[in-house]
Amino acid sequence: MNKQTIISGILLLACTVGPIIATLAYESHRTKDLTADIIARVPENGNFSPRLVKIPVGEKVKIRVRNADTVMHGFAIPALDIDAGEIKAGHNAILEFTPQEVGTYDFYCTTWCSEFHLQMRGIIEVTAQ
Ligand SMILES: [Cu+2]
Repeated sequence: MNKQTIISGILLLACTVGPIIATLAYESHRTKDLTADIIARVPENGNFSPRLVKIPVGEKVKIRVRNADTVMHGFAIPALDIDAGEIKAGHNAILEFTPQEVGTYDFYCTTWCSEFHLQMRGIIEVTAQ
């Protein structure tokens, strides 16, 4: 094996494995310290899971909403003025905020996703520490 072949092999390996490692490292960093992880599916296939999320008042929270479906979903907590917008199939959204008041807040899917779309909802319960 000559030097040129070895260098080509190393470059090929770096170009194929490098982006995979970089993607995994980025995703690992992005999802570090999650307060809650919500999976979104159409209601007939599981709905939001979990549908009740408890978070502490006055602390910064980080919630990931993962669209594990084949259709677009959305995510909003209107009373807290939070809207992730549309989340494409297979994608996710990270929401970071600090809830200021104890209470119970509804969250919804904001994108028409199935005939049962209006059932696609859950509750964020902000609790005293
Ligand atoms: Cu929906």
